Amino acid sequence: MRTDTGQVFKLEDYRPSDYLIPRTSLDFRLSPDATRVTAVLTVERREGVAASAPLVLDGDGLTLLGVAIDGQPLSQADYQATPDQLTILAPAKQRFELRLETEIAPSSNEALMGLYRSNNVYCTQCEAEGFRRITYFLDRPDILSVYTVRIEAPHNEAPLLLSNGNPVENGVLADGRHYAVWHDPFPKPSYLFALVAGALGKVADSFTTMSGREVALGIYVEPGKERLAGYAMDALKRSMKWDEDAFGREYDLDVFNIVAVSDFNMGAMENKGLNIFNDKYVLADEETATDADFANIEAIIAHEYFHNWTGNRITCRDWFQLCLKEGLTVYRDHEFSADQRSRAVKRIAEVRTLRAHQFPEDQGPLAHPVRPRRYREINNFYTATVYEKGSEVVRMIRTILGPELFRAGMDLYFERHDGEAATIEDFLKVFEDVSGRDLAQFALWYHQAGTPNLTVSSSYNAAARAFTLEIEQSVPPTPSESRKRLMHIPLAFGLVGAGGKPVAWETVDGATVEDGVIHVRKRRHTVRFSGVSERPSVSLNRGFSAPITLSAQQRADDQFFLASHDGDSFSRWQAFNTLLTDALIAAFRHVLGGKEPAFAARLAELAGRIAVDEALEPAYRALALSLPGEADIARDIGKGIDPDAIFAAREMLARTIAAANREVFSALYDSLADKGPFTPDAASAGRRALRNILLDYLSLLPEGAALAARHFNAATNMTDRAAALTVLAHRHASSREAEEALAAFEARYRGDALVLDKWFQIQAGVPGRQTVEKVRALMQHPAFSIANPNRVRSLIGTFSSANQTGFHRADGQGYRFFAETVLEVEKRNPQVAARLATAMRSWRSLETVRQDKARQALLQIANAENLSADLRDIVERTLA
Ligand code: 0A1
Ligand code: ZN
Repeated sequence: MRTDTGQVFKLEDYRPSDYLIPRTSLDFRLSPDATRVTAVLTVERREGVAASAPLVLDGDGLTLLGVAIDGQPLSQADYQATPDQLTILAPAKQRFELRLETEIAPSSNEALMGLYRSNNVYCTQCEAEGFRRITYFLDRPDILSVYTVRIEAPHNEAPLLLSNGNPVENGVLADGRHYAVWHDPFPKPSYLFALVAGALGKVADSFTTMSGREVALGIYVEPGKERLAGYAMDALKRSMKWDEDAFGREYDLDVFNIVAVSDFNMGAMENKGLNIFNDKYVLADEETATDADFANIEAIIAHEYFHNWTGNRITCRDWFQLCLKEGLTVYRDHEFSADQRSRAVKRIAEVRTLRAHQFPEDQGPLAHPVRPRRYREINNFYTATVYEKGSEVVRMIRTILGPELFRAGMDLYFERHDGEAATIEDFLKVFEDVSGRDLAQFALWYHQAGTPNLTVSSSYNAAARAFTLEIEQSVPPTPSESRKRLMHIPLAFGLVGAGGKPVAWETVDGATVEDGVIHVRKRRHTVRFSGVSERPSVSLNRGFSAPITLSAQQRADDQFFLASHDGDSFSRWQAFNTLLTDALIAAFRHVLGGKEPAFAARLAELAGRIAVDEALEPAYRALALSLPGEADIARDIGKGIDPDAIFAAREMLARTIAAANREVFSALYDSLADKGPFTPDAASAGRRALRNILLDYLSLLPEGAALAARHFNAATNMTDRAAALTVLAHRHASSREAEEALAAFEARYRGDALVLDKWFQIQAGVPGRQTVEKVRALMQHPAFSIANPNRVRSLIGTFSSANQTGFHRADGQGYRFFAETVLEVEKRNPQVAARLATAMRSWRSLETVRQDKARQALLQIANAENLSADLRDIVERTLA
């Protein structure tokens, strides 16, 4: 484990490397405990660099067995080697071949970075800095090299030998051994290197590209699970086609392979021509996967595939530019899913995710700009800010430029920077060049952390036929950025009149208004619309055109009106959601002794109307009816959080809505029962989602447990089964029905680790103080393993980041358990431990008793000995 060196990496310190490595040839003799790696690197000193400049290569825990230049072994005086660095003191030649031999032990690699074993399969993870755990290298993304890889292993242990690029040779050797050689003609950074070897089952298909080239597609899974890879394969082919249609991007190698492994730190990895996936995002059928799983698989398959152009062909100059590939690729996968499914529903889901994950990050101690300027551990910057806010920034560029200029800018980006390691400045420049616009102020979205807020109020003067918006922007301070500059915020809006019709105006002044977008650039704008014939309701931030918070002084009547009539489906959902949030906050205050909430009954009535509104897609109705989560409510309240009171408030509103709509919900629930055979398409999934949210409400009424038990027993797919189990376990925790269903689920899926993850997850999410004990007990379950990231995330991750009342138990037992467990996970896997630890990022918004207990738990982690760089970075920033 790499312990903390305290080193801070700074953007302004970037300088190009003195040496380049145009060619890399690797030879692997695979063995679980002693894999021999021979690297032959063609090294070139860059023009203008002194001949005396040392060549300093990165390593991480390596054992060097041999080093030679142009065939001559080096003497001790020529180099210095530590596990973490190899320095060739003065290579003297301008161009030479450096041969390195290292030995590594994949089977004891539990950090899952570099070369490791998962279920007896050899696999690699090199982003961000895992390649240096394989051999010494200039392990930085601006060193692009052409790789040739030879892999050798016993045939019975590893019949399959894969690496990046195209296969060029393979053969049989003595003693039952065999080998394969792969060549990747596209220069790439080391983080995109990959190797897989083992016994795997294959699903094969092919894709003909827009220029008529045939690409062989392969998805490799655990033998026997091939039939679970069909959906992923279909998603891959749709992704390849979509990138041609939407962005003109064609695939460039003869083969494209995906391998699913069971032990993986993240979702998946875009290694050139050889994507490696967490098997959770490949394997699916109706019996084992929910509709959400299907949607995730589609999105992640697409995401990794799209990286081939945004990430691989054009990569990042340094890790500060991570959003260059990630924000852009998330934007692309969002657009893909929107085209494959319902755009309106997809947008709402994206915004909910952004608010649930990115907003709290941006509003807490871990806030950082989309393009950070500092890091201690880059692994900790694969964040919602870099990914999701990064995607929103790209979306805003499109909003500002319009679709044609945006596409022209993307075309120019691919043309200008193909084969390069680029920066955010390069990216912005192409859009400036195609549009002639100045994006300097807009660029602050990349440079400045924090969620901007707009306060908006409106007034209408009937006599003057004038409608006025007063808009004021502010950007809250974030760690190490107390003073903020004013941003360019593209605020899409609409004026909505009687019956939902758009209200026209004659002239507008006070801000640039183009194509339904107000360009907010100053602190205050008074935007005057003249020639307005009726008092409109104003629909703001339509389509969530900017990732901001809005404090709009809107009357409840306007919100109710927009929730029924806004022509923009996102804003219509938003209006209803705002009403729900306001009602929940009022209920929270009521639980703490405040007055009775005002408009719950009116809201319940509207919920009933939305539920049966045939003009709305079922998936949309399901999203509208699902109440803001406890964490969402906490975020909107802001401080002094008492999770028990929030829980009670949410229950109260849910019961009011359920009781008011009993007949309507029941009838609709019955009418939505599945008829034909299962299909995972968005429309069918939407009907299931609506029916399952109705179940959630109905389960709060008398006979609710019996209804949920019937739903569970009648379920013919995992979506319905998991939904019913969740309702039983969360709403009727100690009922016989819940106990029986949990036992039945466990028995049915014994031996299927991915499905049992759902069982862990559901139980870790059970509200209430007793859950911490249950989670402790489940850690002893035979299906649990602290070494497997999916198990850890399902049980410990769900408990700490999705169970507000359980984790934030007032006596601090949740935090105590958490501190112990994070340290336990860290011994094996610092990256997973660090990510778990981010569950504490909002601790300062808790009420004081819990705050104090949370701080103690954080200190317990901070004071542990030999803390990894990953965990120390998170914990210290969280405490700062
Ligand atoms: N580039 C991947 C994310 C990723 C990052 C780090 C990893 O190693 C631990 C793995 C994957 C993506 O965006 O999908
Ligand atoms: Zn990515």
